[in-house]
Amino acid sequence: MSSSTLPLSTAAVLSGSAGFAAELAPVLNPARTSEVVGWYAQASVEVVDDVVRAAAAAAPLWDALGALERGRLMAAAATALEHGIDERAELLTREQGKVLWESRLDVGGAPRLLDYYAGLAATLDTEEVVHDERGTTVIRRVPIGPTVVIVPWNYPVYLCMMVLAPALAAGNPVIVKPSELAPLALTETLAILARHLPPGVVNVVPGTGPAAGAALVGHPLVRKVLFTGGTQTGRSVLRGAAENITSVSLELGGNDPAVILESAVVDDQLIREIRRSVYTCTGQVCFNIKRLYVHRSRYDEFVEQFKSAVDEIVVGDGLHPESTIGPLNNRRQWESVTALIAETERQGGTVDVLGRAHPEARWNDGHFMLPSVITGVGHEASVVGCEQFGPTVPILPFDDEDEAVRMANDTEFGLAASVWSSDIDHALALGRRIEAGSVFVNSHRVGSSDMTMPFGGMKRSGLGRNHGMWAIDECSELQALSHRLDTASFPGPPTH
Ligand code: TXE
Repeated sequence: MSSSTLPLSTAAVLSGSAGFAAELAPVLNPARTSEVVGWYAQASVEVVDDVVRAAAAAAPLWDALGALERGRLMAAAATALEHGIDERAELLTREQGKVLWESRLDVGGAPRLLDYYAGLAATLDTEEVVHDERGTTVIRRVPIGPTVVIVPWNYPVYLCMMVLAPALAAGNPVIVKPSELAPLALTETLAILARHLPPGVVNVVPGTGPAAGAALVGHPLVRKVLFTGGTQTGRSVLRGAAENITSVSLELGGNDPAVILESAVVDDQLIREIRRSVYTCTGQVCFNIKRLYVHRSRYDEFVEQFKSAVDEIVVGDGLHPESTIGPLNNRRQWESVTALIAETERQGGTVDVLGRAHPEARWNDGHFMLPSVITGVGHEASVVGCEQFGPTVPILPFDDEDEAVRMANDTEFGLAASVWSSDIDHALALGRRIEAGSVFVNSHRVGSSDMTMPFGGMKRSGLGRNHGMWAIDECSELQALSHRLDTASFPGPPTH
């Protein structure tokens, strides 16, 4: 199957329907926009209805298999997904733009996450049974029902699997709506997964957000929506789910602060770690560092070392092994970061444009942007207050830690944050004062959070928590099944 026909045919196959006619839209390579990498079908409301009904029909069987058997099937799919990672990673780089090692991390997350939740599934069949003098109560975890997964374009495979694998383990059929900006590698991944599970358990609905996405969210048979994307879209999803009282979990944007304390050792390791956290995926990760607060006593040395490390960055096609970062994913993102940088300059900030272009990068045919470092701005600057989602970062000095905590918390977001110091106890104590779902000490990268830690946002960064049993809870219902011999302890109306 060629990637150019995959989204259409996969949607038809996975939904169990005979196929459907739909308009095709191209997926363009962000490093050379004249190249069409593949096509995705724009599913209509009728197709959405067809697929949701197929998922709802599969729900009782998937539940009845039991968690142990579900885990066994998921583990087999994980083994199959170990093959072909390099090919799917290359496809992901061509549609998403990021460098190959990041695409491998993204695509390689699928088998790892499926395997992890397959293992966790083995523990899910047990029920809590309470016998006491009043009778018996069984507390059961039951699947919530057909679950829609709406996926963004930055880490499409990993972010989809992070919520899809626990939804499957908990006994729910899933319907995935990939991002129209990077649907291909994810759809290939889901096609392999679907082949290992009963028909109708894993479904794909390609299409745009306002059409296919909104129709899925508002469908009356959908019981859960797991959404990852922008805060504004998250609001639409909540509104769309309200009509049917559909449960929603949201992983939204972040404006993650990193606070570098006076006690931090500003060495090569710290500088490289922070550089990685800012510029990974060309700055387009929800929990990348988005603002840096550095104690005034360390400010000059930090800025100097950081700028010289950023100057080593090579921007090019993600397929070129020498590229450190790729282009931005899409034109709208490029325009929004470009406008933000221009506004920063108008507001009096200094923007140092660093790094260099890869000699083979087709600069005018891609969404390329050199990395930059911003100094000379106050806390009120636009670039400090928003999620820039691009290869630039403001660095601000602070004089005392209360001021740093106040600035770190002065945001509508609350996804992640980090504190950097050689005094770990002190950094941990300061971390307690930061309003974020995850606070890391001396690290802040993809991998700083793992399955043993809840992951999710406070404030407008999201609703609900991911990872481990927290993720299973997000897509399960609890039922109390009770037979009590004596309910008289709860007084009723007086009888005469
Ligand atoms: O995401 P959208 P966009 C942030 C980042 C970025 C901004 C916008 O700041 O600049 O969001 O990015 C689907 N009903 N993040 O516009 O629109 C859409 O098709 C249902 C943070 O690309 O939120 C896609 O599948 N679904 C983030 C998904 O929502 C709808 C990752 C995300 O798209 C819909 C990406 C609707 N009405 C961007 N409209 C993170 N948390 O990692 C769109 N969609």
